[in-house]
Amino acid sequence: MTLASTELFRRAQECIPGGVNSPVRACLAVGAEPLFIDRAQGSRIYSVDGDGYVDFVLSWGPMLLGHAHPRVTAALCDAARRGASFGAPCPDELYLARLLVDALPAVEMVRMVNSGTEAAMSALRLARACTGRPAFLKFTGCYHGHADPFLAAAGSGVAALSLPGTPGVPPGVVADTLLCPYNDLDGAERVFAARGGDIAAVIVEPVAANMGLVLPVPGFLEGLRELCTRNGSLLIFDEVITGFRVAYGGAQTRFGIQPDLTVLGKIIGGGLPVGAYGGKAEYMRRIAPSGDVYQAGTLSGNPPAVAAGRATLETLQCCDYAALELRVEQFCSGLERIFADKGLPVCINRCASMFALFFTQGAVRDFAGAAAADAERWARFYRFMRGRGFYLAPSAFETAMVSFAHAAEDFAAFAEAARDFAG
Ligand code: KE4
Repeated sequence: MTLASTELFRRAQECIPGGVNSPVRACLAVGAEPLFIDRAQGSRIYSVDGDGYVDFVLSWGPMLLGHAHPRVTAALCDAARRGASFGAPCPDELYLARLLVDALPAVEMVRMVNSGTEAAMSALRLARACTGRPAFLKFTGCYHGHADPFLAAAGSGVAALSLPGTPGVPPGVVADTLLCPYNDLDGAERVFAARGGDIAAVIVEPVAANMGLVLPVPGFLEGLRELCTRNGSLLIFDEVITGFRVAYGGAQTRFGIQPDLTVLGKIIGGGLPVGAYGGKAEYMRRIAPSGDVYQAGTLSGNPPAVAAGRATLETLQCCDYAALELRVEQFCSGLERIFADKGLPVCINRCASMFALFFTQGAVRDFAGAAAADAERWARFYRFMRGRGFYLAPSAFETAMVSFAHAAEDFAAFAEAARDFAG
């Protein structure tokens, strides 16, 4: 007999901190309990309680093809039958690396790791080694994983739980973490004016998706590129979310801007634990064993994981990104009309197959704007929509994800439920 989500959660809290293996899953920010998921298919997930939901979380981004895509599942199962892990190179590591290099204009070489966190921390280490400088600039509300240097004014779960961001991290570790509001190019200039000679890198989510969704204002990314070039700092695009989502070639293709290093994760593993960082060969060759910058991992390039990632990217090569973007745009425009008709102020930011809904008047262009939105109304929206069969991220500081498996009826049903919520 399968235990109910509530009982599983009760028992999980006895042996797992908060009953979950990643904080935001606990649904604390929205006054709900987590659902334990039994299975998923296409655009839907199914809880152990037997309830189905249209999924707008998609495992926080990886499942762009939809859940249990047959080609990915077949590749994953076939690889597993040949052995789970060898601790030695396997062909699919090469084939996935080749797919990444061929897709991403700024990536000449790439190293596989096991998470976006590992990828971001390794990219920062490499930038510091290549420049001989200690400091780096990140933007308030952006999230680059939970490695110590990044836990200052971070987004995602750190923001959702209103955590100071650095308990357990010695002040010295974040002393070189410089901060600036997202979209504030003048602010970034001022940081460089004060610490330019010390700055190894600027790391940025080219489309910020960990404070809700916030798009770069025209000139912001271009300005960061010029600022880094002028100061001899490396520009790092954290494309863990945007990579292969905002375009097959990522944000660097969509916006036509070449970072020096690129951080990747989520979609490139097709749901399995895969991260990667890459960039110009002159930098990447500094990574051991070809160079002197150490980074390693027992399960890096894991055979079933890279098989799933390879199958995912090969399938995405044949997907119509423009058609999906149009469907999401039409969906979001319809939601705007619904809330406007009901006199409920909302800001719906969208980019490609992502969107975020803020209960606020006016635009949201940075973390301050996102934090000023009505989080309590978002929590009620989350609970209402979950009751109507729609699985949203349990935090106003996350982004809704759409897959190629989402159908017109999924959007129509969501809009109908949102109309009922708006009253
Ligand atoms: P992971 O270590 O969680 O694989 O990746 C860290 C990371 C790095 N960069 C960006 C832009 C990211 O969004 C993430 C992780 N994303 C969050 C959700 N927004 C993961 C969800 C969670 O923490 O459970």
